[in-house]
Amino acid sequence: MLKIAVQKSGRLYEDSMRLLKECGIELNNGNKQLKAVALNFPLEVYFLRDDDIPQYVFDGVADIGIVGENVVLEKGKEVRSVYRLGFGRCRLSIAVPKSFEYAGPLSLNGIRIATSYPHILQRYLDEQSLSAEIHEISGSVEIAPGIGLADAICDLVSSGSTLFTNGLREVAVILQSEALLVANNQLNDEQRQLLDKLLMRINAVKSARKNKYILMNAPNHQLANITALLPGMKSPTIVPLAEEGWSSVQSVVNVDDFWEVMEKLKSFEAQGILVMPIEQMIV
Ligand code: PRT
Ligand code: ZN
Repeated sequence: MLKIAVQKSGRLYEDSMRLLKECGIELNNGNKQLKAVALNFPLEVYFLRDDDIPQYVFDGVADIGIVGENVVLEKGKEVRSVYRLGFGRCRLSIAVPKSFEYAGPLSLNGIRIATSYPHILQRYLDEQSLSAEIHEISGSVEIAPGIGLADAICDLVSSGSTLFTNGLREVAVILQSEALLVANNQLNDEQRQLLDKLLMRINAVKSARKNKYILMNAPNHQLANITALLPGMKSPTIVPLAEEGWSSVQSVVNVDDFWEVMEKLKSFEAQGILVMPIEQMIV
């Protein structure tokens, strides 16, 4: 049995659950309890506060966990990052009140910075050979300058609206973060095999999200152009249509190139283009 720690509630909960579900893993109950057992995979899920996940994985109470990179780095526990999951994206930034005259990192020398990330901040200050007074607080960091507790803050930012509503300006990004799948450093063979199995499924889900299935009719004299444009997983499937001189072409296209590919396909006289989501993709 592989044990995975996920956030009990909060910003990573939904995406973590969705990922397990898309990997075909069904749980026997919701997050009302501390533990859930998967019905169709040898997996036990522990629902925890995100701050505790690195410790649990480090201790081997959980074998793997889903947690923000920011938390992993702040806690400094030796766990292995095995997959960058691409959700929970944010950045850890230093922000100052609008009135603060910021002229580069040297402006941080000697000031008071409030944060819930004292270790990551200290590391940044050391790297930049700066010295500032770190005030560790556990929440509502953004109000610290307004109440006179600090001159600046170091906090997570995603849209930037929290900073804006508190009259703060982001001046330095010190970490780009996303959710990681982390693992204990001493998994046994059996646990490692189960983790590999899970990683194979995660890869299939992630590749599927990055690609779409595409189907079209095209005149035969354009097939060479279309094949060059749509290499697909190996090469496109080409089936002749009942109408002489035409074929049906099926392939896979990366979502990042999607519109560009569409425009080119039109210029190659493709017609009746159908685009479909892919559920799993095993390459
Ligand atoms: O209860 P528990 O301890 O488990 O949860 P928590 O309250 O400590 O964490 P939670 O659920 O808020 O965040 C979990 C993880 O989500 C974080 O560790 C990050 O890895 C990631 N994440 C992504 C964020 C944000 N985006 C985010 N915007 N975590 C927090 N924020 C906060 C930020 O602290 C600030 O207060 O959102 C505010 C800023 O957001 P914007 O959009 O206004 O810029
Ligand atoms: Zn937390």
